[in-house]
Amino acid sequence: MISIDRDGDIAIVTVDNPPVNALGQALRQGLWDAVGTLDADDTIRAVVLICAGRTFIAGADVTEFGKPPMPPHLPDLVDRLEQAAKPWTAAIHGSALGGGFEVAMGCRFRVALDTASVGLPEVSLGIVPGASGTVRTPRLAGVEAAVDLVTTGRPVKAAKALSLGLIDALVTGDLRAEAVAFARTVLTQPLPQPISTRPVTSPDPAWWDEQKKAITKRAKGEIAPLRALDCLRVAAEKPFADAMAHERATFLDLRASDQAAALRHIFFAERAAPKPAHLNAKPKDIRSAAVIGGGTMGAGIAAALRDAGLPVILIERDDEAVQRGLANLRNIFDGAVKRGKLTEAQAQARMDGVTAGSDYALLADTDLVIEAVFEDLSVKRAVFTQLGQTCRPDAILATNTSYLDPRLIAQGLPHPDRFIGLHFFSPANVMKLLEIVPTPTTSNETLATGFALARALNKIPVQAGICDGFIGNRILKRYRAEAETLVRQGTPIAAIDAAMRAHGFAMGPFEAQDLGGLDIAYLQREGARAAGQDVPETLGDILVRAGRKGQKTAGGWYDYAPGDRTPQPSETTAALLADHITTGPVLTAESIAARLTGAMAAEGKAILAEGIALKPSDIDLVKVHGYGYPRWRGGPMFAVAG
Ligand code: T1G
Repeated sequence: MISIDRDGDIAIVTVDNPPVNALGQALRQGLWDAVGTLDADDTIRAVVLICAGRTFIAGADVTEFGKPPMPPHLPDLVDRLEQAAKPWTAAIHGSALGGGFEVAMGCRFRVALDTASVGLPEVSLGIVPGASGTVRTPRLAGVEAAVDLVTTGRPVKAAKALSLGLIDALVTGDLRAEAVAFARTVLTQPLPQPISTRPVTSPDPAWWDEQKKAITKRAKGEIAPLRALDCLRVAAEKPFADAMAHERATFLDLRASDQAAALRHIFFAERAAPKPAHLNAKPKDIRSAAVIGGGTMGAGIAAALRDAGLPVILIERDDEAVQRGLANLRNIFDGAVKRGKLTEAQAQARMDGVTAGSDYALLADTDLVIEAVFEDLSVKRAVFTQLGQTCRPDAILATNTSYLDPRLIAQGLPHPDRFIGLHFFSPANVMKLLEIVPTPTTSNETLATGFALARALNKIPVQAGICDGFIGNRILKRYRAEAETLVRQGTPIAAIDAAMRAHGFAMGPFEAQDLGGLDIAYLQREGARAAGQDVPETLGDILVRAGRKGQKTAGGWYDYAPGDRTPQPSETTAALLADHITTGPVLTAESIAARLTGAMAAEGKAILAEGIALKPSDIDLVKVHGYGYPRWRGGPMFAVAG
């Protein structure tokens, strides 16, 4: 786990603790001992700390969090590094995160590969840095940089880290050799003060109040970012030792919190999702892709494929539709340029990798085709008839359907083993969730390819069985029905939305429907009724039939003033629904949220019982990554598991 070799009078301590050199107890002990060994070695004048494998130390070992902390404790190890008789230089590649960056701050110097990044992501795990991250960072890089790094948890790339003073030098060649050379060079100059002894200037109270307001707004109920700000203020205004004690107490308090448990649950669920135990086939190599349909979904999927570097063929009905599809795609990339996510050149390169047309013969040699046309069975089946005739027999053919039965879509398709459902969420180039829906004839190789595609697109894959709405939309339907039941029982629409926003959702169920349009679900219900299913009338039906489809018709559950998207309680809606509403008990916001998230969990339990979802954490990932369920509550199944 730790090896020490020497380059003249420079010792090189190499950490090798796969997969990410996490700072488990054994590694902490190894580093603790290495300081003693090298302090006692008179032939050594300086030390380089470097890591094997994919990254520098990526933090404390999150798997230890549920257990009592074992010595040597990380803050003590960081102090020991700082007090070492010989100056240590951290040589960073990959990501020096959390405890990894705190160890690097215990070193007298930090050098990093230009491709590396450093960060303190602890708040994304519901905690604060627990080994001086909130106390040394302000002393190293100033309070403003520290507040941004610690309260957002966002890592910074090496070049930015250099400009902030978080690292001392950028390395572009051989990290080990250049770090040794750096360690030797700095011996010729006076050493910088250890970080813990450096002064720090605290901004005025008004600045801290501004930060608190901004973080409160952004955190929407998440507690760690605010506690991190509190630690940073103490670090800026109190002596080092007092600030360390405050940070440690805060860290231990949050580590035991419900929010930290929930965020760890999601952390591990996200890492388990791409590797389900039953996946036992080698995925096919996907080198080219096509999308049928250039509407909102098709263009979004094409953009996601281009973002992953795949050449894309975009197929539409005719030339006019092709041009519209290309314009939709260009708009997505132009938006990314406006937001600074892409340069003009990158956006142009994205477009250059797209071939568009209406002739299916273009698909003769494509590895993967994703259909994203209108949500109508006959339209989809016509597309797959053409695909079956023009694509290679081994080309993977996927449907993006969100409500139709993939078995019906693929009926009659030659080589049905290569067919699968890939349900993207809009906007498809942004939302990380991908529901993977195999049919009974989908081969394991095709299923494995679906999961590999998700990884290539940097998405979270969740396998779903076939039912109405798969996992996410089925739970959404139950959530909306339960919300309507509350309305029928006299709970005001606005109170329900406010309760769900207070619970951490970006918006409540009714304002969300007004935004997306009530007619989408209405058409699904009408389609099911036309197909002979017994679908009871909903309150939403009444509104759509009265022409109230949401913001697009200036009224749905709420009214909207022209040019204003702020929902206003509607007298018209109240009148339309009056006959369906009785006066029931007044519910608190907490009880509304408990009722609605309880309904989600109840539907989740049924979904598990039917084998539609493989494990509860998959359902939590669907809700967090597809439907805005607050990540720091862990998802509906985690919330009821207690
Ligand atoms: N502890 C334990 N295991 C970890 C881990 C960690 N910190 N980070 C990753 N793993 C496992 C992960 O579960 C997976 O395991 C494998 O490594 C590859 O991960 C005191 C208290 C480093 C950017 O939050 O952001 O330090 O599934 O698929 O895509 O102040 O992992 O293969 O068995 O994500 O290359 C702060 C979390 C901890 C960093 C690499 N550190 N990790 O991404 O690989 S709190 C973090 C990441 C802390 C101190 C506090 C990423 C990565 P398996 P992966 P990747």
